[in-house]
Amino acid sequence: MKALILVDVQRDFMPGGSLPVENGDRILPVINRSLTRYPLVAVTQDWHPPGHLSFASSHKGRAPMDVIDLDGLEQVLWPDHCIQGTEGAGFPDELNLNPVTAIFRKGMDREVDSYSAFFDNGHRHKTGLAEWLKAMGVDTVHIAGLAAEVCVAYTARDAVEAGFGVAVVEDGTRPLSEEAFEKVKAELGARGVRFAPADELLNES
Ligand code: VGL
Ligand code: ZN
Repeated sequence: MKALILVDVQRDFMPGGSLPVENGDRILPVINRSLTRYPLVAVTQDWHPPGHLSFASSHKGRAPMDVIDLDGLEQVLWPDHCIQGTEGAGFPDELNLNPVTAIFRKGMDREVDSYSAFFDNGHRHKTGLAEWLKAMGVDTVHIAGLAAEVCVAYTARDAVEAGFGVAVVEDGTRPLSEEAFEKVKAELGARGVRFAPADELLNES
């Protein structure tokens, strides 16, 4: 069985949000069109406590996009985003949440960032998504959401590792950086991740 995983489709990643992805809102009609066609839809929500250590504001003298070592892991410092309970952490009004089966929140541990829908960046704690998908009989996942080369890419990588067939919905995602995304695409392709537009994926049984 197939499942659709929507990664971090949240206001802060939309144009006008605190960590905006260019044209991030263009994925919404594609996603709304796709949602009802999957027997199972899992959604992730980046859900940081205030003062999360991935925020530049949590480190004296640091600015967004600086890269630091955080507990042995390379960490890009971001603007404050997706703070628990804020408007920005919520879903855009246009997103049809009715067909969504389950919401998995991530990034709640102040000390470690969590890009993937499956693990924190240190691969120390699971979200439970892989186990849940397997319990539901899922063998193939299609992934859409934001940002393409960050949370979507980390999710795709871990999904392959967990043994799922993996496709990224090309028109259902947008990157923060096109250049970075091109590199990530090549790497994921080599790992067996497929990239295809929503219509192609929907036209397969
Ligand atoms: C994301 C940066 C920080 C994402 C989340 O959803 O791609 N990017 N937190
Ligand atoms: Zn985040």
